Amino acid sequence: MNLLRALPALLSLAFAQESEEAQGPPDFDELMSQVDTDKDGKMSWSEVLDIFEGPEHVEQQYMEAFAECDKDDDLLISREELPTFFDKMHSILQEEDKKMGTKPSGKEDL
Ligand SMILES: [Ca+2]
Ligand SMILES: [Ca+2]
Repeated sequence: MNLLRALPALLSLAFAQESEEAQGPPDFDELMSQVDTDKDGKMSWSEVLDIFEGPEHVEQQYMEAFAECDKDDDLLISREELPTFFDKMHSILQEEDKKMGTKPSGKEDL
């Protein structure tokens, strides 16, 4: 399915290290460098959108998560804010997975 095509890859990137090292944190530095295309050290919403592909209601949830995690209201997710943001995105993704099932391909009801 096309839902969140790129994000699962990024999430698995972030969480891969976690499984290798039992106590190790996800590699958020690597993740940030992949998403942060203008290299200002922070994620803008448009940078998140660049890697996001999915239905509008999911985009809406992500946007809310983005705003919620942006504690200093600079409209950017900093390295410090990133773990919370990804935690939320991960939860949203898991919820969506549950709703969608694990169809290998095909369109969801839009
Ligand atoms: Ca940036
Ligand atoms: Ca911020």
